Amino acid sequence: MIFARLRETLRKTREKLAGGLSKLFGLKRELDDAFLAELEAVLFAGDLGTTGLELLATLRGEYRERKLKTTDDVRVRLRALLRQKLGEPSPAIARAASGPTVVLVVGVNGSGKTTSVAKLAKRLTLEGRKVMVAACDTFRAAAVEQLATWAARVGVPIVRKEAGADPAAVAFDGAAAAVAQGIDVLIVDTAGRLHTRDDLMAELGKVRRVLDKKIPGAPHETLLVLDATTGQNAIRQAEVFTQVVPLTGVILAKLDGTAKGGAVVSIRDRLGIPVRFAGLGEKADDLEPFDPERFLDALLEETLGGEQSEGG
Ligand SMILES: Nc1nc2c(ncn2[C@@H]2O[C@H](COP(=O)(O)OP(=O)(O)OP(=O)(O)O)[C@@H](O)[C@H]2O)c(=O)[nH]1
Ligand SMILES: [Mg+2]
Repeated sequence: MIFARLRETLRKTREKLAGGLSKLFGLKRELDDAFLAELEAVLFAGDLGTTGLELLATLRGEYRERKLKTTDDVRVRLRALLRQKLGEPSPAIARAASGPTVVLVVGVNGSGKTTSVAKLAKRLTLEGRKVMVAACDTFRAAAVEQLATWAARVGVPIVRKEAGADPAAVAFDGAAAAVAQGIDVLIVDTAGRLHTRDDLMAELGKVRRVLDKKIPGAPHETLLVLDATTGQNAIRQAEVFTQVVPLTGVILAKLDGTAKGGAVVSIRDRLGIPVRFAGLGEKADDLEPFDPERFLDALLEETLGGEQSEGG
């Protein structure tokens, strides 16, 4: 990941969160309750949600136990706590033991699913894997066309049917074609526009069963696409999806251009699902594997100290 670019795409979040923190930590002084209250407000404004409250509870406890005495102690401790909340760097996309690996992409409408499918297709192609996409969002003709346009642009084959077709039938055709053509990774786009949770559960359940029937063990990855600009609302969406389908990771789209990037911390913390990729723009190249250390460095820089990565 190009560090300077990550920094730039996180500019709005940086201004809000890092800006607030550097103002606070700029004046080194003895720690008191007022300082911790101000810190809480900054984290809240940075969209850390209840995770921010939890962090403050920890810091307040350690202040009372006299483990933290100065604002500088808090600075160092806060970075370590944030790092802990973000978890380990995300693993690469799974590989099936044999046959095609299937990646199912889910999420609410407009979250960035189709764009993320295209970005992932490009990334895996560049890694030398043979990729195919399946247009299982059959609700609108435009959705199929959108994926077809992306597939042509990034140079991967697409399996599609007419609008209104059964999404599971497209999934079946996709899995069959992937096996027949020796495809390494089949990426399945799905619809976000379902009326109720029951509809969603039924549709995704059927797609999953069909995939597994044709390719045992599929889908090997189920990635939830969340729109970072919705901040804490993204977490509520994610909670619904975790009840509908077992998720293996999150793609956090639209991290560029939002001041709500702090939500990343609470997504990992509240859902226990790793953020695997970050969407940093509208182009096919704008997807990066999520690296907690680099994310914190890019977001907070000197504000919170800690090991600085080399530019890359
Ligand atoms: N800035 C920015 N825009 C993005 C990113 N990812 C997606 N978008 C934009 O978000 C809009 C919706 O993206 P789609 O990929 O169509 O979202 P979707 O989830 O497939 O939408 P539906 O199929 O309608 O449910 C498009 O205008 C995309 O260009 C991102 O990482 N950054
Ligand atoms: Mg779509």
